[in-house]
Amino acid sequence: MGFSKLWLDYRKLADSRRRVIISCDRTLYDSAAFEELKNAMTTMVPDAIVIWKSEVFDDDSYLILLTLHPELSHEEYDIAASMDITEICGGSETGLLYGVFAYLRQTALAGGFCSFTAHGKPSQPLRMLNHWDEADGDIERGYSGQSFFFVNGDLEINERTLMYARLMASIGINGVVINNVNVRRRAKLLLTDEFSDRLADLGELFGKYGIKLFICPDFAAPKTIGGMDTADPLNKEVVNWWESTCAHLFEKVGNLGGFLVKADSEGEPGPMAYGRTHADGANMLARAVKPYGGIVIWRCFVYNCTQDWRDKNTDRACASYENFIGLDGQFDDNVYLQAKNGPVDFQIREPVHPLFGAMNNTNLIIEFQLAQEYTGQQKHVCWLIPMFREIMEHHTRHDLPDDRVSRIVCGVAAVANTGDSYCWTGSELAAANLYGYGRLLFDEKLSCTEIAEEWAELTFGDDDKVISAVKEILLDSKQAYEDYTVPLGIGWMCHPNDHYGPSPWGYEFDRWGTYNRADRDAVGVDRSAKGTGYSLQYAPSWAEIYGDTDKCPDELLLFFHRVPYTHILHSGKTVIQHIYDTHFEGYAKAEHFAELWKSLEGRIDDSIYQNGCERFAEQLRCAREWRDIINCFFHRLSGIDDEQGRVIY
Ligand code: GCW
Repeated sequence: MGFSKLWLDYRKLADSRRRVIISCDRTLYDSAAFEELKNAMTTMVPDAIVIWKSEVFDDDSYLILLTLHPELSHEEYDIAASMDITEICGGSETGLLYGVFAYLRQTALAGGFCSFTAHGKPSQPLRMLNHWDEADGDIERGYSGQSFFFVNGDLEINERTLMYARLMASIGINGVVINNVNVRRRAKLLLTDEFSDRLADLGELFGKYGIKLFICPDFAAPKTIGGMDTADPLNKEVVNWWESTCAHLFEKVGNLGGFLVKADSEGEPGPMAYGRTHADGANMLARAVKPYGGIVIWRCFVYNCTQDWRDKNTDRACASYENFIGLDGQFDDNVYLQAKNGPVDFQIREPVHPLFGAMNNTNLIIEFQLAQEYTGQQKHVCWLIPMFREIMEHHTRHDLPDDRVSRIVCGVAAVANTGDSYCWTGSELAAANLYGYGRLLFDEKLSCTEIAEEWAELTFGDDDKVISAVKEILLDSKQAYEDYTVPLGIGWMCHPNDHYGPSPWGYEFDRWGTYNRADRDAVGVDRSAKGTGYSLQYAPSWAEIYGDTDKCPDELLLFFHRVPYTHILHSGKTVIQHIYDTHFEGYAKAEHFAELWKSLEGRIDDSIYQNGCERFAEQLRCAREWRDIINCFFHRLSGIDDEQGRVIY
């Protein structure tokens, strides 16, 4: 299948008759920065002669100088652009590449050469994408087709892989995990020579674009591929096995960054089977990769997934913190703990994970989910960047010089939303999540409006009507989704397993620790000190707020409390009336988005337009189901009518 160039589809500039000279040291001729600039200029200024390392320089020429500057850090750049001459400096080839992308973006947005200065340095040191691709080509929770990394059981490196590396570098991604955290079947062989040559080639390609390659190993590999009868991390032979496996792997795969590990979670093997701790497991692997500069990213998504719904004391939300807090300070310096943004599982609304700010002697990474598993599966438009930004800016209220999540973590990861579909993300609008994610991590000062505008213009061109419609859809979409789906932070009212569409009791009597406890009198889970005690995992002032029904923010009320339907929110509405109102409003917003999209017919590429129309039709069908089923569910349980007398089935 072919593929779109997304936001890197360079267009012709207004100023198109000049000679463009790119001047740089000969050693940079092979760099991605030089190649990108040269190719982009050839498209953007099609009638001009693009030459490099030329002695010729006349008044009509536009000169771009690429230089490395030792005073800039590795990923940093400086740009000084004028109408005749532009200088782009980077701290390394990667910094230079980021500078080139920034320059091209600015030039594309301006529609021509212009004068500006810019300085860039990433806000977050580790900016990662986690692909949940299987070696057989499927993608767990993938809504954009099959894997483009794994094709016919092998690692594929082709034009699409190159485009992928360019797209990722253009938004500043510097680490990519190519396989699923659940390590199944053939993926276990990623540690062996079955894949090492291809991994080496992929690593080399990524390296050129400033991206480290990561894989997810099977923690039980000493057994599953090593033929041993244990994977106990403290067993000497197991340690030796990992050491020699890593020595070989890192020697072959030059640009390997290390491992991402899901252990003792949802059936994945881990150290606990041997009575060892997460620190024992993570440190053992970390020591095996350390000689090669590798790191181990160890996930905190650990909970009891065989819970009994009758048991009201066990709380899945508590589990991650309980499993890890006692281990603070015990992890080696090349171990990074990766916790999801919330304590449970990528629901549309959760409080911020309580480990952030509480575990200050450990490297932490926050994990988001771009793949829209619980947020409409790329059929619904749900632009997540406002939510990510809010979480990154959240004050944990721990006693720290800067208590915001963004200053506590040393990296960010997101489950990727890509696949082999033409537009990479199934829906064109879902690509805005990928774009916005990278941009936000690189420059945390960017506002959501700026990011939405940039993406819309780079994707659709400079038609004001298109930009303003797309911007409006993106900016309001997350709130609309939250409104017509799951109220007040309760979560989990979706169909079991596939997680699409409403099913208010779909998870109520299951083993996953995902309950709403709704009955005729009340709804919600009591996670206050009187309940499961989850609220106490926060810094004291948040514990006080979350633990009190009168202080808890409305949007999280049912996450933290079980309250009667007549409970009055801060908004002045009762819980039940809030549920009805938001469900009607959310659906109305979805209808408005579909109308806005329809108004773009003829102004954007027809296949993108049609793809959007199909998806909006499905969003509306599904949003209507959400609205009517959730409203009906609570109406039947509570017996309380809508104050406005709207139809509740
Ligand atoms: O939300 C759950 C998903 C699983 C996933 C798991 C995880 C990769 O439903 O599909 O497994 O999270 O994050 O490990």
